[in-house]
Amino acid sequence: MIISSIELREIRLPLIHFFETSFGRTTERRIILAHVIDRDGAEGWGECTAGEGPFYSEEWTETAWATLENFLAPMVVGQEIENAGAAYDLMKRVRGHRMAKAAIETACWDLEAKRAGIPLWQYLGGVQTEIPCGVSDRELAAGYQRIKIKIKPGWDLDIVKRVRGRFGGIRLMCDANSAYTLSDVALFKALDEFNLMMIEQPLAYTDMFDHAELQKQIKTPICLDESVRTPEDAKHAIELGACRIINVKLGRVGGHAQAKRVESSARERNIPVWCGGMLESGVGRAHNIAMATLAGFTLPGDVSASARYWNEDIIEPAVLVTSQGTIVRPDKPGIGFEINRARTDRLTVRSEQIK
Ligand code: OSB
Ligand code: MG
Repeated sequence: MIISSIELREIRLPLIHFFETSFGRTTERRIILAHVIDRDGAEGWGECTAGEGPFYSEEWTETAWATLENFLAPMVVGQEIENAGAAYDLMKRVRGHRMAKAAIETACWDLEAKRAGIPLWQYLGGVQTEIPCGVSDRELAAGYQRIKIKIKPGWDLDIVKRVRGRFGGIRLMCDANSAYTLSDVALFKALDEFNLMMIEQPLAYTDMFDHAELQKQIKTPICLDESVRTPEDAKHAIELGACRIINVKLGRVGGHAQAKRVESSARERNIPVWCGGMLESGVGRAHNIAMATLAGFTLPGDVSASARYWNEDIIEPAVLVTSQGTIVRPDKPGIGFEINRARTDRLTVRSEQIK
């Protein structure tokens, strides 16, 4: 295929409820969408999951926009590419900026699956009909299959104790977003008592070595998020014993082709994976759903209903969660949801076309 133009848009989307992690609070998302069109007029949509500041990773909305506009989009437009995954290789000269790359790469997958006339999940090789979902805090009543508590120093053991005390049987986990060091091992040993499914990214965002040391000392499985940026990282983390579970995020690893490599390398080594969330609009959410149908995604992910985040999503229909806490994969071609163009236009604060 040959991509003849890439349209970049930034939309602003206010969250229904602010979202808080150990590195800060988000009230309104600044989301970049990539809209790719090929020579025959086929289209695809992708989302950049970079946050509003360089706190989860180095990337944020402004760096992603500048890198997409000046480097990544021009590298892809007009080039003959064999398949969507190859779009990533065209952008290889740019180091890092994987979330920006994923916006284009995932859009190419949507386009390619639409051209083939089949749903993206199928095009990716997905096998699961329904995806188990989890959420951060509240929401058990809605049927979600597990609850994630965001922890940080001063908001950890006590809150876990209280939640566990009140909801004895639920599947519970916590995510520290790198708020601790190995000197906090006593805390993690204390958390071992509360039958957590896992502790996500307790230590430094680039570390694997200390995580391996911590994993030796505690029973609760460690799940890596920030530290796994590439399929090679996933392999190294597993071989080192730095984690027993991996959170896969499309943006963090650079798109579907890389995510598939992480998934298969984890599956070969019997390491379960799950789909992480980055407060995505419907476009990113739809891509997450497709990815999470791959066989290795056996644990409930952070993919949940549009209505948990947005008053009105930019896709139709909105993503719904069943009373069993699952999302049913869509059956339409590509990402399987329509973009609400009028609403997206209204939310757009800037756009740029690269031809
Ligand atoms: O670390 O998983 C994370 C949201 C933004 C940035 C980083 C993370 C998150 C989440 C989302 O944890 C969880 C959810 O949507 O419920
Ligand atoms: Mg996380």
